[in-house]
Amino acid sequence: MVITQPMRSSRARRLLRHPLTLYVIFTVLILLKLMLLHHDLHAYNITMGLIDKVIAVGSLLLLSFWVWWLPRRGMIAALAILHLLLTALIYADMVYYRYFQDFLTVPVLLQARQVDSLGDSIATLIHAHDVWFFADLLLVVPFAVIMLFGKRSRYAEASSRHKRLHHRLLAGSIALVLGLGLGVGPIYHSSTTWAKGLFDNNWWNVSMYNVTGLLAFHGYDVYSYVKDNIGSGAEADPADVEQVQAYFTDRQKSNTLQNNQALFGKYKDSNVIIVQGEAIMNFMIGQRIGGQEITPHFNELMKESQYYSHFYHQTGQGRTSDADFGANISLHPLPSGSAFVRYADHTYDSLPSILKDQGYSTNVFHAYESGFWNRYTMYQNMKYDKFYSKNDFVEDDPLGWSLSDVSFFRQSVEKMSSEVQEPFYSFLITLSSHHPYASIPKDKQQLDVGEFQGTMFGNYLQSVHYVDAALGGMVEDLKNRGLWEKTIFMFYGDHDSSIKDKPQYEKFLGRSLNDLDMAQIMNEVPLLVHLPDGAKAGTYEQPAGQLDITPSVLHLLGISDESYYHMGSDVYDGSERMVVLRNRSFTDGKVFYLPSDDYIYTSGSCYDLSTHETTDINACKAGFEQASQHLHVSDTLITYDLIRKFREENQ
Ligand code: GP9
Ligand code: MN
Repeated sequence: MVITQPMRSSRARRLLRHPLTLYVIFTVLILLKLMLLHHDLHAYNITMGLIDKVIAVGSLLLLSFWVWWLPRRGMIAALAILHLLLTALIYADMVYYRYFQDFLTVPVLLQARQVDSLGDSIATLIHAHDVWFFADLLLVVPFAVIMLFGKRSRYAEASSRHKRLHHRLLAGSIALVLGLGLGVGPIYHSSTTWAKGLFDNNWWNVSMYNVTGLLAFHGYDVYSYVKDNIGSGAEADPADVEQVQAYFTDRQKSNTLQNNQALFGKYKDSNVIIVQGEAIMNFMIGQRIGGQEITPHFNELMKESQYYSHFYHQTGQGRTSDADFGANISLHPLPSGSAFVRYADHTYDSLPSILKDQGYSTNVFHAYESGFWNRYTMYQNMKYDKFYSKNDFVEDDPLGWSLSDVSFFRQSVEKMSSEVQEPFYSFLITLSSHHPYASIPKDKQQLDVGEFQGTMFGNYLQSVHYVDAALGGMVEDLKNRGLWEKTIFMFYGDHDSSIKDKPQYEKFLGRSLNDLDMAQIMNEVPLLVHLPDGAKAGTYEQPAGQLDITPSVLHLLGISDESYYHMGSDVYDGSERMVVLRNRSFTDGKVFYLPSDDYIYTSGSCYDLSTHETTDINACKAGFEQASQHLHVSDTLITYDLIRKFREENQ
């Protein structure tokens, strides 16, 4: 048969108007936009491989399978609207990422301040070549209009209603099943193999994106938000709320009874600098290797400072962000995930917010991507004036993940003395001693780690030695700038090194270690407090923990802690205290309870700290109940945003 020209063109037109063609065009164009976005991210170590493209197509099918179940014009309109919405979403993510190295999330959108803060920079974030991102709209929009309002196609006329309905139902179902297989399948596989735990503890949206791709990332974000904030997940049990209220009423009463006021307000209006050291543990403080001190600068500082020799990190899965949360908010980090990520929009009585109300300039310094651990969002909520992140530092001495701690300290102190008004609160988070501790270049390795050479443990000691020198340099710098005598200076470690190999510690310490020793090694980090006049120097053995930092700083500055929702102890008020760890371990300085993995109280061990041996399990019973209550009160308060609710009720 000879095909004439008009016949050929009408067949082409029919093909172009066929619902499957439209659907494929939609899928391909959005996939291309996702690839364009990925290219634009320049994300370190993250590629968009074949599987990622398969996931992207699967996610698109899941987002759009239902359009098949609409009447023909409805399908075209729905596809066009989806196309425009997805284009807007992907582009918004692209622009947001250029600034924050992060993706938009529901809490970010609800907390408009963060998007607003793009303000002046927005112009610099929109690039001329972005027009290519929208180029398809020149065809898509007119095409959709013609299809919607033009003459009905032959396809529509030719097919019977019944047959079309049948086809549409079938096509939609196929799209749904394919979407599940291509989208959910590979994500499920990753999250149960190499990315295990990702959905229990999303530490960075970019890591989540690496596994799920952009669309599924947004899907998961909406799901998490709804789960945490709407429906049964959003309301606390009234009995729990009562328990929280009773806890804080009691706490306020005991606060007013505090007996030691000697230091209360003695350092009013002093600057406060708190340095949180990455993975700095306590076991090697004051120790030597081959005669060489591991932390010579810290040891020197100890002579004119308070050193807390049983100070505990109280972190959970949120690691660095949990330490920050505990220290600056004085509530327990969550049992799963990071509060920075999960509840960045909830109300807290953060140290920077309290100090800001007192007229302090409040700044946080960390030379890494601002979106990591959702810091950018959380720090706005904590009322820091400014978050100096990676983009604010000159990368003049790269080391490990970003900048060396030496340069980080130098640049941070420089900013403190030139850009920041006094009195100030500066919170600094170091990074050079991050796992796996292999970043210190040869020419900066100053410690002979002897038999540990070439092991991760040896590299860890080397990194700590490096950070210690950086700390020494910072203190020198503060002295030279005349800031040291006007500043309360604190240094503490965020969490353990993740090196759990007992024989290494035994070799290093030269003695055998029992379970209690190991628990203390893994949970103790050093705390050093230098008061402006060097007062009260010495070693303090009573246990303390990260949650105690905020109430203690407030004591020194003469700010009453009474009306705040804090759960830490004030180490200066002379009262007895108990330190509760996230895993339900606790110590009061007399006993130390180690829970077992089955979480049954009697399966755990109760240690007598005077003998370092286990004792009758009942000796820990009352403390255990109190510790469990502490954690429950904290979790309820945070999860249900009760600080906000209590304050609203009292207005
Ligand atoms: C990165 C740093 C590391 O910003 O906080 O976090 P960690 O892996 O230790 O939680
Ligand atoms: Mn850390």
